[in-house]
Amino acid sequence: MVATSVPYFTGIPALADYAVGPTVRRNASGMSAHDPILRGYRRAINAMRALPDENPCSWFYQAAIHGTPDPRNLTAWNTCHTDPGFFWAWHRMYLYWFERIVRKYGKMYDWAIPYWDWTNPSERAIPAPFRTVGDTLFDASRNASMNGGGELSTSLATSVSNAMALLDYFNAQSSVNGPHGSVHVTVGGNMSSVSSAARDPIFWLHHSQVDRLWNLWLAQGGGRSSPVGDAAWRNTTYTFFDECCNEVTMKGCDVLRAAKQLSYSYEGEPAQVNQYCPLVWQIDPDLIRILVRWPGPFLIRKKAVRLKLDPRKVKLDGGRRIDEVIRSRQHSATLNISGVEADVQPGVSYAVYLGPPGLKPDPKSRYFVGDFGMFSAGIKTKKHHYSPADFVFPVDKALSTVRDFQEIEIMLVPTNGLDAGKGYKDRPEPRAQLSIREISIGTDPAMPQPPRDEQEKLRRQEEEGG
Ligand SMILES: [Cu+2]
Repeated sequence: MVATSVPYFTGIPALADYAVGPTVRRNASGMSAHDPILRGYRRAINAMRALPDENPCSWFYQAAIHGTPDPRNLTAWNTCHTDPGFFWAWHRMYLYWFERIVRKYGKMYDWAIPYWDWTNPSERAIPAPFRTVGDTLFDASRNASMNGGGELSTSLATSVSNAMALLDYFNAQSSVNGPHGSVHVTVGGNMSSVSSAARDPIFWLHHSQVDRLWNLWLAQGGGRSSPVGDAAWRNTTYTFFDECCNEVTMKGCDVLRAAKQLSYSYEGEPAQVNQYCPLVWQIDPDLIRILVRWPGPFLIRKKAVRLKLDPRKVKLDGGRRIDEVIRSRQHSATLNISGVEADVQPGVSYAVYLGPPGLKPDPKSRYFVGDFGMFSAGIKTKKHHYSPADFVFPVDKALSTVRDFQEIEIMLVPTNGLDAGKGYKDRPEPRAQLSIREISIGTDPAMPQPPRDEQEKLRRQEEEGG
């Protein structure tokens, strides 16, 4: 054990010096190499790298919280993604405490983690200061093409906009997780493995972007809600360290309102949605309904794989057929690729297509439903908290022109994650086989909303409490 005191997280005022607000997490693309934010970041990285590994504020320790092969397994090490349901929330907590440590060691009280918006067509290369040899922000382990200015595939933007269309929090989160993993794999080097990713300074900008997507997703409304009715999500606590290197704990309820609870917003984002954890209210944990399952295992060895599935064979509850349900338009449909595993990092991303037989791998076609990269879950070599990966893709658009439901084809195409041009490889060879436990089509219902009166009361209380 490193730290002895364990104060419960008490909100911003408790540690006011390094939690002044509001701060703005800016887009990294507009920053020159001399931007005060990047200078502060370099100062902090150098100071944190000079600390001993066992110091929770050290660069090494902070990265080890995400993952490390180091056998000492100190407090909070390897806690990333212990449950895929906490993907957004856990990383929000992780970034928040990291940001406060950087403020202290970078001697910049209003420092905020910039974001790398790789969905923006003009920002698909790693921001220039991060790929300048000799810069503290540089990481030589990355794929040479990415350090050379190679651009991520535009299909990632499509994947994210597909994910944004989903209404259920856990569906949207899994759907963002897919392209998020592709970015990890394509950047490569430290970034491609959960046990080293956070050593690369770009990691934090990548996850700032992923966190921003949570806000952007919520801001669309339409019934989108953080899972405040999910008791496990509300109450599971995770351990981090503050800027005094003391242990702190945090749970989902502490990270619902970025500006109000954590004092930050994103440059140019719409008004943040403020939700409050209800005191007792609960939603049905089986909210996401699966319409039809095709049990595997499906083994994906080749450069591209087509799976033909016959949905007409499957009768749903009430004797209806899958095609009738999809046509009824009462539901949005999702393709769920569940229980995905590989022995080692395959080193490629996968583009997923769904539609009538004879699909062509064109990410601009309506049958392209999204990308995924195997990053944290599903790689069997990962030592701690192993679980297979699940990916969710919205498929309404892909299915809208399917006339004959005799067969639906699903195609998985390995890609190297880069756009045609510098460093691009057509159909790269995966280094490992994927095994998929089950493929299913499900629905994407909006979660029930928490009781309005209580939300209003909680909001007033927070405002009156300062
Ligand atoms: Cu990540």
